[in-house]
Amino acid sequence: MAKQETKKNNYSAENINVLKGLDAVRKRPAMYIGDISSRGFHHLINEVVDNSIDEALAGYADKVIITINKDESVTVEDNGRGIPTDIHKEEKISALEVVMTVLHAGGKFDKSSYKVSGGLHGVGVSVVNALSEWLKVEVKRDGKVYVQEYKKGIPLYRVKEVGKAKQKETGTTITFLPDSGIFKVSQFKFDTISDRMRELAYLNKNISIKVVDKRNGGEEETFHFKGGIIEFVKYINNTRTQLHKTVYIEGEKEETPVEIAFQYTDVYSENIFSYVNNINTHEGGTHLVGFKTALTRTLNNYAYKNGLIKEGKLTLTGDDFREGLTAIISVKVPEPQFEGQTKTKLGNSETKSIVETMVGEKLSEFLEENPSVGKKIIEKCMMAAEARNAARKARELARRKNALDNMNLPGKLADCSITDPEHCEIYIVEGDSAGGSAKQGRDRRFQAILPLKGKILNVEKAKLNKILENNEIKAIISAVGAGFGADFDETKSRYGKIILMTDADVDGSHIRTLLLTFLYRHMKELIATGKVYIAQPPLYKIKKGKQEQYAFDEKERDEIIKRLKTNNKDSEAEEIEDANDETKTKGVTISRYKGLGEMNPLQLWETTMDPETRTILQVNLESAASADKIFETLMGDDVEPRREFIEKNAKYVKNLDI
Ligand code: 0RA
Repeated sequence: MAKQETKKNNYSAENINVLKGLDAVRKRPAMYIGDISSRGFHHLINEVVDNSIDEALAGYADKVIITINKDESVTVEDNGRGIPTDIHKEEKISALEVVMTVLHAGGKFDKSSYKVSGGLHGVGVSVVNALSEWLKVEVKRDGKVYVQEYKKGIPLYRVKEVGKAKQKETGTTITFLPDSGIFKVSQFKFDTISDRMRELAYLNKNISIKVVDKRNGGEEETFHFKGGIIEFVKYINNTRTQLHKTVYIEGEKEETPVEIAFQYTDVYSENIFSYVNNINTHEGGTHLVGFKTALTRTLNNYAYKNGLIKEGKLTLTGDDFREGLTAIISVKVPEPQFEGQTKTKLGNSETKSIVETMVGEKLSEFLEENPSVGKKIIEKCMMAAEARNAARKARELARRKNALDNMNLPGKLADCSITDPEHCEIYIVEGDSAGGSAKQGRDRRFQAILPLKGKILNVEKAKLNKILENNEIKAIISAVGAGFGADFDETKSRYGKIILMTDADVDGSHIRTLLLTFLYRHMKELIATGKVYIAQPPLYKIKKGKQEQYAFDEKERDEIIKRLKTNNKDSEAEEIEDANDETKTKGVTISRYKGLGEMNPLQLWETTMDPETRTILQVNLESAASADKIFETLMGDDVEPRREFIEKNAKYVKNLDI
């Protein structure tokens, strides 16, 4: 015991490397976890959970529980082997302490199986420890319970034995409170966590993941999908008409497990989600290329061999074979190389042929055994080819009329004078009247305005040729000037920011969803490269005498009211319960903006368009699967899922409307 005390006191001298490591992480947290906003904050949980998932993939754990505690700390508990606690040979301290305090120590304990998860950053629990105000780890192993606690990554004492565990009971429990001096946010979002855990549970069918929220009310959800990615496809397609039973392909080649599930529906879009080591590869990569190549070739061969396509009549392209396709591709790659703008594109060249060969073999087999499914798929693809031909004709016609030519900008566009896209932005505005205010209020040097009339077409439900006939869509395509769909070239965009500005009411949020759906489906790279934004007009104007102030939410409104009222010495303190369209109390007028059109050009500029003072929300592909889900749920034919969604999310509708 005495010895331990000395060690504790000399900690800094003896562990200079550990301190240097922790210091590096705390000085530049973004280098280790991406950023210090909500994303990086939630990433701390993923980092810990990934270790539990690794235990599960190695066959030692099947249960993970994530608890958000009342004090905003989080507990991650698994029933794996437990982090080893024996004395580490080199460092001469408990292996547990090494794992928790030395950067990248996880890898030093080479587990028999390769590390497949590890998150996008894959930095290990020591980084979470370094970025936590405090952390406590508890390990059950060899019939004993061990603990160690830390402050900002520094151990408070050596690993100690605190009790007995049942002989067969093993596992690791980590509780941490993120350091508020490092992160910009301090509250975990249940939905952000459960969305990721649902995804992980779909991707890893043997694991049950429970998320518990101990804060107000208490909410919990358990995810365990015995059908794995087959159920994932079902979940995505539950609002669509499914044309056949889901096709499932599984196998392993060159230490690379591959799992694919897909199903065609009656929609016109393609929905392929690819994963490498449980990470959503938004930008695709070699695994995706391998899948697409094999799908096109196998289906084409099958169709010809069985006389489903008459020679010379109609040629089917890769796009035709993917219309209406929902697919999950999940591969585990031992040493993944991530490339691309957001490092979510798999670069390993060997993976292409691994996936391609496997899909080629197993899909051919499946089709031979399930000819009715084969027939359904080919019929759907032939319809796609016919529609594509019709669309091509419509496009040629339109081109002849110069409608889509970017030399011929839409008449309603008020363009900006600067031409360097990096400094230009376009506001896509709901309605002519708001469009008028925006045109007058803007800085015409770098701000272009495109007013839209009414609602644009729902591209989820329309064929390509119909989409291209829609005037509002044509105006957007030619204003952006970077093409459309498969021909879309984000680098040709005439603007660096595409800002959607719609009213803060139900119609406005519907129009915004339609616009986002269109951009997501046909100009996806704009979203992927962070060029799409949502304008934030104020919701309230509070006026007293000559003073006018704007509020962007209820909290701000009430603060302003309070401030204005305390300035007025005659007024009694009175709480405003709810300010409806226009309320007048004690000389303070509160009006709720219903539409952008109610603001004059100067107000619109000051509150919503001036880059110096405005707030705009960047749209991202964070979870393309759930974005897609929301679009489909809100826009699809089925009323029931939409009603369910709205009911479940009623309390978030405010956020949705932002
Ligand atoms: C290093 C080596 C082994 C397991 C782990 C780390 C491990 C880490 C975490 C983090 C959360 N849960 C975890 N579970 C396990 C291998 C252990 C062995 O060989 O017995």
